[in-house]
Amino acid sequence: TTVIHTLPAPGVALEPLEVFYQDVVRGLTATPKYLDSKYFYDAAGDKLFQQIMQCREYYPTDCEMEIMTEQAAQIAQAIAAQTTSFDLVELGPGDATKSIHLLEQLLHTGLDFTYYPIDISTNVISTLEKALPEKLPALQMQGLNGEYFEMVQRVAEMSNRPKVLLFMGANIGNFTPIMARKFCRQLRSCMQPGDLLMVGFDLKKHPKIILNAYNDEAGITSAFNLNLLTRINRELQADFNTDMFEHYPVYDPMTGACKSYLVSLEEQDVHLCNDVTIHFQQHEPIHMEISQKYSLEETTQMALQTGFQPLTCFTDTKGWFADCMWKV
Ligand code: AVJ
Repeated sequence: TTVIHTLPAPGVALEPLEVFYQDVVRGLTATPKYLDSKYFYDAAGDKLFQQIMQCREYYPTDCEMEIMTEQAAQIAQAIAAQTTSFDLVELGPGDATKSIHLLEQLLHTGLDFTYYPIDISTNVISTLEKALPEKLPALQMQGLNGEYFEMVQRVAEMSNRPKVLLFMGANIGNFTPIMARKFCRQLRSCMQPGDLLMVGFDLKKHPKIILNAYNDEAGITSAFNLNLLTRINRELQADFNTDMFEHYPVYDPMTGACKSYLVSLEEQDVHLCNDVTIHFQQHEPIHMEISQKYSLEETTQMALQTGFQPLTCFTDTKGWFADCMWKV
């Protein structure tokens, strides 16, 4: 594989590998160093994230699962109160084990909808397109592989039905609050009056519970972070030694920011594509991921600040997680 190092003329589309290369070089030559957590999810990363969701310490999946299994009827009612014929667009569906309960309930309620799962991972979409029709034969679905906004626009071009957008799993936590607001405004700009958005937020809670969720004893979250270095080695011909980096998560209860770093254990050089050298000081961190936590009040503020009308939040019995329904 050859990688283009110079920027192409404006308007010329970049290959995904070129974009990956440029993002990695930008992040690793910045001060402080960072990598974009959206790149965690290659085939190995998808598997590791599945394992994280099985970890005893990782509570968000169970909390949101409880909301989906126990309150699917109420969620379906909240949607039906707005529209009975719509496009259901899910951003980052994962294996859809949570949303399948809502899909089932929506079918059961007799609503007329097509399900459009959107994911950047071809893996995720092809797996869903095989698995979902077997589980829900009555489901009309069309998987879309690509960037969220491009694909949301694509759905808007394909049909003029009202849209119900799902952005669950606390994926919004991977943005800083400022970027999250920007993201919501951008989503809002793709939506029409009456359209709905349901967003999953991991809520503020005891700091130890949060930190442990990103510091599991089995070391899966550590492997998940280190896997991005392995991916960079493979796809961008780099020479990271993953033994020379250590996973270090922190949670700040003041800001609600849970951040993961990989700390360089020694002073070292890492090479990319044989032409870029990245120097690490001993104990220098790479910022890998933010998982922002919110209070319920902050989710309401977020809706109001980004052009939405907050309707209801569905929370689990522990009050640890919220799926919030907003209307344009
Ligand atoms: C998929 C963004 C919800 O931040 O909790 C889990 C990803 N990272 N453990 C999260 C993740 C480390 C996860 N989200």
